[in-house]
Amino acid sequence: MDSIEVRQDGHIGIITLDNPKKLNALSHALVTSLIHALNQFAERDVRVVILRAQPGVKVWSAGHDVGELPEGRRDPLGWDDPLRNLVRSIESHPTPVIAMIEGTVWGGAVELVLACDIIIAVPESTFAVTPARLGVPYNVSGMMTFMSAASLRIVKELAFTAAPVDAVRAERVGMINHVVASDELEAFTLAMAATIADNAPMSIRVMKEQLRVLAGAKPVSPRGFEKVQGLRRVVYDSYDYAEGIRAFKEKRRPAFLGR
Ligand code: KFV
Repeated sequence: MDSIEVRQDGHIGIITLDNPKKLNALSHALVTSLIHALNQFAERDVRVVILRAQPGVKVWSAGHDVGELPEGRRDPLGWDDPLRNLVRSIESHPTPVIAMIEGTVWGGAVELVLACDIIIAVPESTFAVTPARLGVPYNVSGMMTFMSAASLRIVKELAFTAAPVDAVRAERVGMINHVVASDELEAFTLAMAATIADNAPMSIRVMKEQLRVLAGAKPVSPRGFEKVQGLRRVVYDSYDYAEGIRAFKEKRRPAFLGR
């Protein structure tokens, strides 16, 4: 399949990101393949999914494909954006999804990983939440993914600095489940997947759905939501947003003006 490898080992489904030339950026094509693979697993006797990259990669995923972000005057992370569709597919997938991480994880790929149910990473892996490096106003449900994964203080630090946090700290602050040496990563992850696959799938499915509903039960008034959307619009209509995207494509540092 395009940009990914898919296989099934008993009740365990394994999806491997496999587009090294584009550093597994979450392009429309890659996301479409991923969602298709998840949908196929949902129709088979798969009880747990592992989402991983090829062994030894330097970059697990470079995040949203910046070449596919609008250059301005359009919501870069609207309802139908590939990343948004992918996050929803993982959250509503009937089985647990385990993210197995080697390498660096960037921007929207950090959200993708945090949307997974369990995260296992090697100590050298890092996570950087980078919208502020590009001038992107992150969207509301995306911010919720971060808030469900870490304390407000940690989310603020990650979002405001855009600096990578390593797996050891990420585990300490509760963002990820386990840090495991790279030569044990696969065996550790498969063992956990096997434990999950031995348990009752219907029970797990309904607990996952309950936790999704409960974690998302944050009331926002129509006025509050419209206010945030209006503020986001000012950002994606701004000079800085266009500059951030342009600078990325021109491989230079952006010069932000704050307007
Ligand atoms: N989208 C599209 N192309 C990308 C990309 C991305 N996110 N990241 C890297 N590339 C391209 C890059 O332009 C280059 O293309 C190739 O992948 C290798 O990247 O045509 P080219 O020149 O071969 P390099 O040369 O930059 O690789 P390297 O020196 O090893 O650095 C790796 C890394 C990951 C540190 C660097 O590529 C990087 O900083 N990438 C951007 C990471 C990032 O900020 N991602 C967030 C994207 S925005 C996002 O996810 C969201 C939702 N948001 O709100 O901000």
